[in-house]
Amino acid sequence: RPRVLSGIQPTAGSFHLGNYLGAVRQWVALQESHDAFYMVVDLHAITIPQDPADLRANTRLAAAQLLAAGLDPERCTLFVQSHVPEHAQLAWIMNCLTGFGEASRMTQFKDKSAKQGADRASVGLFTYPILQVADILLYQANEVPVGEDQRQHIELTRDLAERFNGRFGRTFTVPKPYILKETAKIYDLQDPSIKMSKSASTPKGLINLLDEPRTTAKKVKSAVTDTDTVIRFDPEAKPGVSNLLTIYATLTGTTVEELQQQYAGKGYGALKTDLAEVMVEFVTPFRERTNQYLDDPETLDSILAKGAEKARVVAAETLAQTYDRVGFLPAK
Ligand code: AQP
Repeated sequence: RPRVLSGIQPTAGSFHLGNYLGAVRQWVALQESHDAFYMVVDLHAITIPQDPADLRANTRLAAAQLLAAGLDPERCTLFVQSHVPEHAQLAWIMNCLTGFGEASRMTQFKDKSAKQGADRASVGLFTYPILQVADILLYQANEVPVGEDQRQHIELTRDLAERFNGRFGRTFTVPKPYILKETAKIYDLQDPSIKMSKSASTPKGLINLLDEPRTTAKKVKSAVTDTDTVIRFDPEAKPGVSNLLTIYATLTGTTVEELQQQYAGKGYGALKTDLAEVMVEFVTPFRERTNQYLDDPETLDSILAKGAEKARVVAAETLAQTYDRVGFLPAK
């Protein structure tokens, strides 16, 4: 079976709809066909300041949400990044292989550091993509299911894998991004010109999966559309409506074309009311399942411990081979 690897940050508490539709939904599907490794990336989270107690709680919360979304520890390997020390170890080697200019071109760093003030951003935030390279290469992943915003980081991973292989002999699988066109970028409900995101979206533009279902319904009903009245998928001319159609089609397993027919002659109000109901039907059981996992932290921690044990077998093998190729003297 081909292998996939992906990760999600434990920073915000609740996942948002962009995280789910852009990434986590694919993770659930891929565990059936692939040897799947998924992790909560707490090492990435500390690239911006975190309160220790919150970080611990959010790490469990992220794992609980992944299980609630449908990850099955019998079908995939689910773990916490810091439980597998090889990530940081391989990241160092990858840091030494990356050019400063090359790292400087990463647009996510530019965006995130601009928000914090360039001088205040940590060196960890700067090298974030290189840790991501190590995450992926450690598992010899063939594909990496992510949203569009991560494409540049997967390109960097490919470049570094090829560079290492070229210099030291074939060691790493060169991975491909796995990005579904339809849901690659879910947009902010209030400003459909920007992606839905924890840091850039306003509360009304961001659907948190653990919000009160009533709040979610309200946000959908007040989504920004346009002054036209026709329900048509046209991301250029009608970004707000198109975003709602994408969300609706994906959550219900229909197509945008079918929805266009279904809503021919109807107004935006009808579309929003129905989508609000679809959202409520989705988030209500999701919240319940998440809370069930959180109510039993022992079970949750033991799932994560088993996951880390499985992950380490693969990670340790890759790291040992990498150390050898680089020329580190074996420890006696
Ligand atoms: N709007 C989105 N549409 C599609 N996919 C998205 N992803 C994030 N936003 C969208 C994908 O979610 C996965 C996890 O991303 P992350 O760990 O970077 O999560 P995050 O930092 O919580 O996501 P944000 O909101 O994008 O954070 P900020 O505001 O910090 O930039 C990834 O696969 C990502 O592509």
